[in-house]
Amino acid sequence: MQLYYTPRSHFSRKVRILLDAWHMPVELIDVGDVSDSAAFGSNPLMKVPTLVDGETWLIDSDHIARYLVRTYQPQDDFSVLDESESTLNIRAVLNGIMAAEVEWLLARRTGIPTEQYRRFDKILHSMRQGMAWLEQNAARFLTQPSYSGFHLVCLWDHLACYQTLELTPYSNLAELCRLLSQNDFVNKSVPPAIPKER
Ligand SMILES: N[C@@H](CCC(=O)N[C@@H](CS)C(=O)NCC(=O)O)C(=O)O
Repeated sequence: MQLYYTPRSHFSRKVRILLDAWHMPVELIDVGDVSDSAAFGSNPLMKVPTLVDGETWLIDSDHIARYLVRTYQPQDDFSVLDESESTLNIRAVLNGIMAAEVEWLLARRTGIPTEQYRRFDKILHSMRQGMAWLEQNAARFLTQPSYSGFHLVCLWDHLACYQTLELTPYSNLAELCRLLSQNDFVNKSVPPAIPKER
């Protein structure tokens, strides 16, 4: 099994945490800078993650997670297949903030002065509103390790790594992430710190 990824990709980490939790071997293939037209494991959208499992080729982190559960972990110990209204909304907000952050970061990485465009003000505003909504709804996360909790940790650690948002207003989410990060399989894929510019 191969996973095209980057070490800091929060979408890829959702899959990596599951694979590590289940002790499933995987060959990780780092595609490099995602703002370039790198090899993305044949993903026409030029995004990671992409999973290749024998003849099976799959894109989109949530689709990959569902495939892994259905194929290898039908007991679904982390509620990947949960489609309750509450979980779907949590997932949509988490994915929405993550996607907004990618847009903002890649715009800046490729030389767009984001502070000059109202579009990026809205992107940042949607991220802050999404975080506030998650904070208010933190009780909806299961207390035991779950895919939604892993998803939150992926978002949280990525925001912290890139210092995209001030995280101090979100103490309920911080506590959830602190608890989940006590698991080795969660900790193993923490995004590497960004080297300081000299
Ligand atoms: N919906 C996709 C989103 C994947 C995604 O946006 N990945 C980012 C890296 S974390 C990426 O490769 N972005 C490249 C780009 O947008 O050009 C998923 O869940 O896998």
